[in-house]
Amino acid sequence: MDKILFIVPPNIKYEDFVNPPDNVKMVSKKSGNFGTVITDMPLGVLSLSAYVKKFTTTQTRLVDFNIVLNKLENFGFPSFAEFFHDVLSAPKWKGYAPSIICISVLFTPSYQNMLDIAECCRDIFPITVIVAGGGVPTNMYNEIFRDSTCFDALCYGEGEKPLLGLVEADDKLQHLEENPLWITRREIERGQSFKHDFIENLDEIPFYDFDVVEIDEYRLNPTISAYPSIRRKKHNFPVMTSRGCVHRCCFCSSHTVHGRKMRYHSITRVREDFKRLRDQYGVETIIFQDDHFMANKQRAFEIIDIVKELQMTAFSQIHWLCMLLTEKYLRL
Ligand code: B12
Repeated sequence: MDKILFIVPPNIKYEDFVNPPDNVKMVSKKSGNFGTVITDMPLGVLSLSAYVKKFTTTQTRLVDFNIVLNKLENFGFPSFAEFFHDVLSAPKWKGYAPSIICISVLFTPSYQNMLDIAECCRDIFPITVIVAGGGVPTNMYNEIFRDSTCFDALCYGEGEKPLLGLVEADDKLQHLEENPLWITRREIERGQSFKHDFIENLDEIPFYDFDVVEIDEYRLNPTISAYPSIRRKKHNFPVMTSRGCVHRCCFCSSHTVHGRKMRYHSITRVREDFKRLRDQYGVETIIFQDDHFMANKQRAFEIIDIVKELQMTAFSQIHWLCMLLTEKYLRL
């Protein structure tokens, strides 16, 4: 049975954390002022974990360094590399002895952190398969293999099917070399091209695996305080009811991971998930993270009706139009 350790690097550079410039929000700790870390739930990890567990008996755990940093009352490490080493060499993680380490990297400021975490993991877990995925590895694989020798492979785009393939493979390193959903140094040298393997019907992904996160720790999310209309700030959960976006905005890299075609969860499934979030996790506010929630307006209105029917409220951090519409229809 495989044991996966997911790792989310800090979404902030070390310099900006210890010495926040004027344009970076600050938090106060006992040992001084530090840059704010954003502690949003890593939906990609929750989805990957749910998907591999649907088909296999894999165990999964998570270290989200944003949460670890946010909780610390003091921070005195001379570099993030030393901080990562300190956390990951704890008996808890050595004892877990992961067979696969999955680093999830969405934000470019995490680039150096991702490299440092991989190096640290290679040192602590020398025979573990180390892979990374998310927007940064999908787009920067040449740079990553230039700057590090610690990754066995990088995932190209959405990771549910590639990760399941890796878990099911007997010879994992050979599987990584032979599969176009995974990027390896040798494949790049051979000039091989890589491809996406999207899940067309998102309902194939089970209810996200919230067991892998300490939910209360995410309730401290400093971002949410920026949204004055959310009254009970600790009772919100992010959701993604669709993937993909048809637009070609020059500033957005989302399509490189999720593609330009819209894919959806069914309305029935959205209702089931929201109800479960409300009943099982006490969620009152749904935060839509969809890239293009309004792609199908009829569907969007049906979803807003579900939110209303379940006596919940909703919000979007992503799309201003969605936000306005949601506020208009729900009278937030
Ligand atoms: C939700 C979201 C946020 C949330 C936080 C998300 C989080 N968990 O931390 C909030 C609203 C706070 C946010 C803020 C910002 N965001 Co944002 N955000 C998104 C958004 C819309 C969705 C991310 C998500 O949850 N996706 C859903 C899950 C299911 O997909 P996923 O995480 O990509 O995971 C899948 C794959 O990537 C892959 N995968 C991921 N990890 C791994 C690991 C392994 C091992 C494997 C095999 C596979 C794998 O498999 C997963 C499942 O399919 C993305 C766009 C997008 N659609 O991805 C932008 C995006 C990530 N954000 C972006 C940006 C620019 C920002 C901001 C800088 C905006 C701003 N100016 O303030 C801030 C910075 C936040 C920070 N951390 O400092 C950019 C990142 C660009 C970049 N190169 O850095 C994106 C790509 C959008 C864009 N415009 O291009 N964001």
